Amino acid sequence: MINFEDRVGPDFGEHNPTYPEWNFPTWLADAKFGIFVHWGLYSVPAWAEVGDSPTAVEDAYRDHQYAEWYGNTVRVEGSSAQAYQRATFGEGTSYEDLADVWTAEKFDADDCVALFRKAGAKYVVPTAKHHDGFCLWATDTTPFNSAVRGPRRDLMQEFADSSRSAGLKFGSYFSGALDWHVSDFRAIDSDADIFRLRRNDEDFARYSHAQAVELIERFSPDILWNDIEWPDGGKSDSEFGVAALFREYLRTVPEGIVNDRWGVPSHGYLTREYSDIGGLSDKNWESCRGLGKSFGVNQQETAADVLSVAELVQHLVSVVSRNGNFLLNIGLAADGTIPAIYRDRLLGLGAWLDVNGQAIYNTRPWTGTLSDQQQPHYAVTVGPEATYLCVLTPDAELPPAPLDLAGGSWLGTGDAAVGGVVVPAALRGEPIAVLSIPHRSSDVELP
Ligand code: FUL
Repeated sequence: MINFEDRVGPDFGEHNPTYPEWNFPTWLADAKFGIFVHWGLYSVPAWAEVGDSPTAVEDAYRDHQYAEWYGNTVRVEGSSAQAYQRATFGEGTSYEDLADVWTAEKFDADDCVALFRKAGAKYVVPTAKHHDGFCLWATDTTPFNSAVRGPRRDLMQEFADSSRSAGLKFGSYFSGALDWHVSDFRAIDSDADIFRLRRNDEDFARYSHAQAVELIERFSPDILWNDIEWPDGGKSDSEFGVAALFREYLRTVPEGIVNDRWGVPSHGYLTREYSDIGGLSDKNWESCRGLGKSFGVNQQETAADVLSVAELVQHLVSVVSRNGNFLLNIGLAADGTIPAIYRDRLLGLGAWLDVNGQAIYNTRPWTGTLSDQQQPHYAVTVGPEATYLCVLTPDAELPPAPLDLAGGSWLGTGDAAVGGVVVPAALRGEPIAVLSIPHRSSDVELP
């Protein structure tokens, strides 16, 4: 897995522009849970190998299990994606030809966003442009976009409007330094190639800059989520450089925030993709992953490859209790619908949050320590009015709690906490049971 945090790009001794200080916005610290949407030409084949491991194996580009990488995988000689492409779309049909096959005919942004909201999400981050270079908004920079080809709709505009009218924040994912459409293409088949084969010239930096400025001006994204860094040709203090872009962004969206994947020494917050940050992080971070093993929808995945509702809840609680947010990816089908299995998981997570959401939203991490014995069973969060003891294993025999439980009651049943941690029968079998312990006036540690 690439560690974006440690990469700052070349030549910083020579020209290191001044970057703004980022303030992690309170709305995002409170929101905790967002939906990432990967959707594009790759949703037409919706095809990738499914590996055993939940994360992409380093350098496994021939069998890349991210379906959104299909545009690269088909170019790896002898890959099974290449054979699939020929068999399905015919000899001579290129990946980019899929721009005229993709129609998104059933897409209704309001319906999609309503489901995300029901799942408990507070923000939505769709892919404005992934590595294939196909833009999902009516950009003036290239005709390779969804308003001119395929769906003939400004999909980002639709997502932005629906998200905001549903009261959700809206961010945009943008593949800053990897754009196969405007690159002399050679298939990437190692992690090192991602950085070696991408374009870094100034013209490309201007192109990325112009596209990102359009996104800022048209959609005022609450989060500017960049990927695979910024072209090195735009890391100097030029008018099309990252620093200038950040200034432009903050002028337009004063509360705006960026992630850590710009390849410059300026991070709004840290990201982890199918990987963990370790213990409690003093920096804000965001865990992203698909429900299955891919971000783009993959028709080869089965229910066994997709997280269960219980696993989703456990991941959310684990991340939130360690100062993180969870950006759960949903890959849309080519027609714009949400696959039934994803829908089921989203509704299950939403049902758990309906009862237990106060242990998640608006909380801050608890700074106490759990013993080795307590660790597998408990996570703790601190809300404005109560501390929440999340019991990760409601069915197990539980060790003594790390907190004084006086005055506590169980969310969902209202049962008072009596004599140690005894999960009410009605909550056994739940993914996680939560005991709410109101702050006493002597408690001062409020978020
Ligand atoms: C990665 C990309 O290469 C994946 O396709 C996906 O977009 C993920 C969120 O970021 O670096």
